[in-house]
Amino acid sequence: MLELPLADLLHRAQTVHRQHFDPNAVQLSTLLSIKTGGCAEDCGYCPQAARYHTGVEATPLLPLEQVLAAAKAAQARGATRFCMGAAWRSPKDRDIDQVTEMVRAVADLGLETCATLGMLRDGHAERLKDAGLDYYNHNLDTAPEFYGQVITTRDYQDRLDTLERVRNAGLNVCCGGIVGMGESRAQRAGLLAQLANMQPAPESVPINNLVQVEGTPLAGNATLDPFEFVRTIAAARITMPTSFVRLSAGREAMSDELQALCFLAGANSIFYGDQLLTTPNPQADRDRALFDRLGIRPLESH
Ligand code: SAM
Ligand code: DTB
Ligand code: SF4
Repeated sequence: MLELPLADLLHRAQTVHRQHFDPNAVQLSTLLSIKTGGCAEDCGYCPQAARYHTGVEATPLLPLEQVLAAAKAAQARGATRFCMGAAWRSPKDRDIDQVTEMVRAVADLGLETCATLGMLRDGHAERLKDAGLDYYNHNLDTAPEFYGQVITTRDYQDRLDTLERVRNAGLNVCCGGIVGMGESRAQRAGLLAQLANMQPAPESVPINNLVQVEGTPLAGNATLDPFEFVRTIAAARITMPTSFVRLSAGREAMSDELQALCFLAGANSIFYGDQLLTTPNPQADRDRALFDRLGIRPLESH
């Protein structure tokens, strides 16, 4: 599918998109890094891995008030989902105690909640669900065949196990990956096949374009042809027709025209707010202006 002429691929994606979604509505999620840096894992793309010298300083878990203030600000800007990210390999019971408090407080504001905390152990997903968590983000990142070239400190099956725990706890699954890491087109297709074959497919599928951060092993490689990125979005849309496909990391470096092509290809969610976890994201003003020019509305909470 990824090799179709671009016009044919976009037409298929648009057709599928319109069968399941309002093509002019895009969901807005805001990210907050609640615990930054110092991570024990070796993910080759990640500025938060302790072993790479990227200038990201390790900081402890943020206090509840600070998280709540950021959530209120996100809500005031128009975000409907608030996603809390922590640079953990796997949270400890004590970490879960604190994060569940945050989830409760954010959910009480009327925001949808999402957390991404690494691998979950027995009972963690259930506790998060009880606290009011709506989504758990845990990415497959890439195809199984390429995975070993990017991460060695946990394997593909570990990820699938966490995803199963999340699903069994009744949480919505947010699961996607990263492109632009030197993978082949067939490997991009392989990632999408893994995602689409999950039963059921993830409700939310973030497609990240690698943000190259100096000091990480993947910095300095050739960047992905932007049309290949658009093709990946279109194929995600076609293979996961009822999922939200999120145009995720990498938007800061994209032109307005490239982002518009991604929306045409079926992307219907973005990270909104001037910061991802440790790297910049487009300013909210720039996104609002782009939406106005394209006739896109932010999706209301549902
Ligand atoms: N530590 C937890 C984990 O790995 O599951 C949660 C946070 S982790 C930063 C969440 C996701 O961010 C990763 O799985 C990866 O897909 C994405 N990510 C991290 N660094 C990135 C980068 N430089 N460019 C694009 N995506 C990135
Ligand atoms: C996802 O798929 N992308 C987000 C979110 N899930 C947690 C993270 C992107 C991180 C980009 C690099 C950074 O800002 O540190
Ligand atoms: Fe740690 Fe997550 Fe970064 Fe991997 S992606 S190094 S697990 S913060």
